[in-house]
Amino acid sequence: MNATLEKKIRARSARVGVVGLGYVGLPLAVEFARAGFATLGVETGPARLAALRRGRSYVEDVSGAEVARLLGAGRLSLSADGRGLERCDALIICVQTPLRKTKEPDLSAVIGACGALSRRLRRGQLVVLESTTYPGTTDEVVRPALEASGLAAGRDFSLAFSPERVDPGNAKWRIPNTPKVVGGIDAASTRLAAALYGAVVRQVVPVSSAKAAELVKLLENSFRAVNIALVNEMAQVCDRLGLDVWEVVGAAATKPFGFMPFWPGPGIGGHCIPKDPQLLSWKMKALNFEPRFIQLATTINGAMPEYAAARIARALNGAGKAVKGSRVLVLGVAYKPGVSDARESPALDVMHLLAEQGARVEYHDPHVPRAEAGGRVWRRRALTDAALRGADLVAILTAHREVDYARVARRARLVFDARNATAGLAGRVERL
Ligand code: SAJ
Repeated sequence: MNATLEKKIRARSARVGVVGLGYVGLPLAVEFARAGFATLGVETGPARLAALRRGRSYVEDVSGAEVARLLGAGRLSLSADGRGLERCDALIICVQTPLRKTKEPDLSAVIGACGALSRRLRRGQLVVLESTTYPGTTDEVVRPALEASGLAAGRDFSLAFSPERVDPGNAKWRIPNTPKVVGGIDAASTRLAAALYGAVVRQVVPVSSAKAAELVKLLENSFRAVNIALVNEMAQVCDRLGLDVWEVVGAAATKPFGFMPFWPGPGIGGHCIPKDPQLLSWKMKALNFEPRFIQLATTINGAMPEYAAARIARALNGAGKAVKGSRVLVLGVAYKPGVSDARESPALDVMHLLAEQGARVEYHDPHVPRAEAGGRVWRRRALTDAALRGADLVAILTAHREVDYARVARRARLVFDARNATAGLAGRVERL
């Protein structure tokens, strides 16, 4: 059974099903289709399906033309309800795993996908979970959900975990050149998952179990969250010492070994770094262990929007202005440079905090036409000279390549720069 599947994978005659066509699943489905596999993409979101069918991509790293080409060539097909998964040899689950308000993982999308799969599961298939989740999910949640089909994992079908390593907006590190970790519930599943990803990724990194692979991902993102929290704390240390945190981190970054620079900011956003470490915290609490680094990082990073708003208030005060009634133009609301995604963006928290204090807040972001926070909706303001001059303070919260910060520093009466976008520029600028 496994030898047959492995042979089909090597011959690229295996059919691949990808469940969930978001910023992880869509690039992955396109990659398999491009590599010559007949690929079925399952997407329950009608707007997403309609866009793809019209050859439009809603994921920045995937071109609509490429989707149309693959659909036209019959390499890629789409389904709203999983019909056709029974004909697939390999099934990859790429659905979201958000946190509930109670900070508990919400696996409803994973369980829903497994339900759709188990109704169509057949002997000889390989199932891989890519959704970022707490260690143990593949064994304790996915496996039983799939075995509701009456088939047994390891005997009738193979099961593995492989963390996604998609960095939205990163032109350098794409699927083919980003090493892929895979871990199966048994050696045969690991081997099959390694063969599958080996067809589209140059380097596959097999590990001893699905649980190990789940933890690898959480370590990767906890590493980032903790180090970002460290420099965010350094920014507050430098503020009290009258030092420039950007100079201090920049100088430390010249150390050619044993150091990796991270940069402070008004907080952390996106779907990964704020959430993934908390998945591990939740799991470990149930095991009576508290990963304190993660908790501390979550607290420090989570308090940065308040700190940034307080620094803005201090800058306005220095100019004889109260926050209340001041016109603040926020520059950059996406969660990181170069992306149009403002979900979970700390900039929105800062805007909300300032508006709550009575500031008249507007924003500009070349990638984000509309923003929503705390029940308020903002439409992007054009970055005209009038907008810059008319603001009592311009707050740079995300630094996009397209913005001319020299012009901002020249025109604005006062700038609070939380991303060092105005480094070396003259003007009334206060920095984080
Ligand atoms: N951030 C800082 N300072 C830093 C780095 C990031 O404040 O030094 C902030 C960003 O502004 C953003 C948040 O943290 O608000 C997250 O930034 P990120 O660069 O980690 O961006 P993500 O969330 O797109 O992270 C992705 C992750 N990929 C996935 O798991 C989906 C992560 O694994 C990658 O390591 C990361 O890209 C990357 O390397 O850029």
